[in-house]
Amino acid sequence: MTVHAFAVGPGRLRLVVADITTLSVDAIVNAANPSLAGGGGVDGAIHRAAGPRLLAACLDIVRGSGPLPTGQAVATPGFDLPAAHIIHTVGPVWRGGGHDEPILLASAYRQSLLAAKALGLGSVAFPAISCGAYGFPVEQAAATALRTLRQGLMDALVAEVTMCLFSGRALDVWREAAASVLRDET
Ligand code: AR6
Repeated sequence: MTVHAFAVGPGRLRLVVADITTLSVDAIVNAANPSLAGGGGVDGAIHRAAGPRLLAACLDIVRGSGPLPTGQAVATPGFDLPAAHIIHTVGPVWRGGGHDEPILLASAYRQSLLAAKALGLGSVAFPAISCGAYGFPVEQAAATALRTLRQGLMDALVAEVTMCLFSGRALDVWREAAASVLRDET
């Protein structure tokens, strides 16, 4: 597994290429939609790997609290995953950039880190939220995500964040963004 690690305040940020459902971290983040009922992309992969108890838990949450607003986050157990927890968040749909997309994307990362802190977790892995079906331009998403994650690590919300990318091409884009936002450790 390709790993690039960066020291950030008291913590660490890693860039890896992997299927997020295979990672042994305290929590993985799901790029969900407000219904929490599953879907394609990383959401579909997480529901398949976590098993049917995940859908039941998600539907319970929506029955109790309503659909999850864009930029918010909520946690469930990881069920059949190696990760003990899943933090579900909803990134923005890209609508040209004039509809608060960067603010909402930053909120999805920040609220996920706050959910991890509330559970007392040490390590969290994120997919590239909104960079697939939701169409967010990857270079801009990477810069926004990395700035938000850097702040979360500086605030010691968690000790280690992994950005889990799904292709070598995506890794190249995120490495370039990291070079300008973070300090390389390896
Ligand atoms: N592990 C890591 N990353 C993955 C994986 C995986 N197994 N599978 C895909 N990716 P997307 P979004 C990457 O579309 O843009 C769903 O239907 C993928 O290459 O999963 O936030 C939801 O239900 C891309 O870079 O999420 C929503 O309706 C990134 O994950 C909607 O899509 C995000 O792509 C959310 O769209």
